[in-house]
Amino acid sequence: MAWSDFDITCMQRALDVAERGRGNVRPNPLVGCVLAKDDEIIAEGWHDHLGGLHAEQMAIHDAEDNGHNTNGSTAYVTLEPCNHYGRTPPCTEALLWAGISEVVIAHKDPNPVVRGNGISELIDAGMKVRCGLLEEKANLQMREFLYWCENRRPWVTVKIATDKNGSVDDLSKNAARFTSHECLTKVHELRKDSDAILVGANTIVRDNPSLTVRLVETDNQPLRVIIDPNKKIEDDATVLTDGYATKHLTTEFRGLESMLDMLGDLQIQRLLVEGGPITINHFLENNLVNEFILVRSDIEHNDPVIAKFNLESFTKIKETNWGNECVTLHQC
Ligand code: AOF
Ligand code: ZN
Repeated sequence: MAWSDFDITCMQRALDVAERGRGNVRPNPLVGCVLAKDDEIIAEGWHDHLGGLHAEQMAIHDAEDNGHNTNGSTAYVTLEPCNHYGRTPPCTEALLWAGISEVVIAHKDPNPVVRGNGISELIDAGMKVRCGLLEEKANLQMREFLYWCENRRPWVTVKIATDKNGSVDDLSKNAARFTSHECLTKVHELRKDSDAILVGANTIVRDNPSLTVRLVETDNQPLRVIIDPNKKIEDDATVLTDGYATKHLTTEFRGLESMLDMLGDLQIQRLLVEGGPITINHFLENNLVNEFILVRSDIEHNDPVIAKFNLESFTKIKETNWGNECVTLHQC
């Protein structure tokens, strides 16, 4: 398929505006839409929050609000338009009513209720449809949604912070916070983009963390998941008393795989595993980690606890900085 520079510009814009829904649309994917006419972008829309308009419908409203006639325009959508009545009416109908003459799609929708039906409905109605523009970028943007549609389990991201030498804790306890404020903000962004955050009981006993999103704005807090088969955590632990949702897995815990199936059934698409090292290594030993984020500070612990993580089956795909910390991203 030959794409013009203008086609690419429009789809890139659709991908960019889709980002505005990040953290607020799960279990739906991020979706963006741009309407263009006579080589000019006339409107844009995105799926902003769960229950809100779908991207196509927001773009059509945007055109109307700005006095543009959508008749004969081209819609660039990052996901195949839906043709089902869900939380909103079908986008295929909205596009037809708006008199759109061509739809360009980045990625097909694997949702069993859509899966090609949106495209065939548009074609049957006489619309010109082209697929696959910037498909890889759309795939990356919707990664956890696509993974969950295929596997009915969450995409598992591990995040671990260490000192300069790979120590995960300072037993002397008089060490200053070993992550910078900018780094903590990044961690909260990562939490915001996760549907659930998991730690082992030892982390709760030792740190009594709240595991909430606080440094960035959010509409909803991720579910906290605590693995505690030996019932080690106290009844007054923050995660059990602060009013936000927690799954405290005690005697019902039957292993990581069935837990991931259970979380998948709860529509958890991205699970962030935040520690500690024993829990993380259980995930690694069972090949259940999709992505590993290593945050390395340049300070040194006084009384270090060195932890080893076997990342042999992972490839380092990115190196960056979060504030003072050096961050490497490894994928399976
Ligand atoms: C689109 N445009 O912007 C989005 C789509 O129950 P609903 O109404 O929230 O529909 C959710 C499903 O619709 C979701 O799982 C995915 O298949 C599709 N999402 N489709 O045409 C959009 N967000
Ligand atoms: Zn839709």
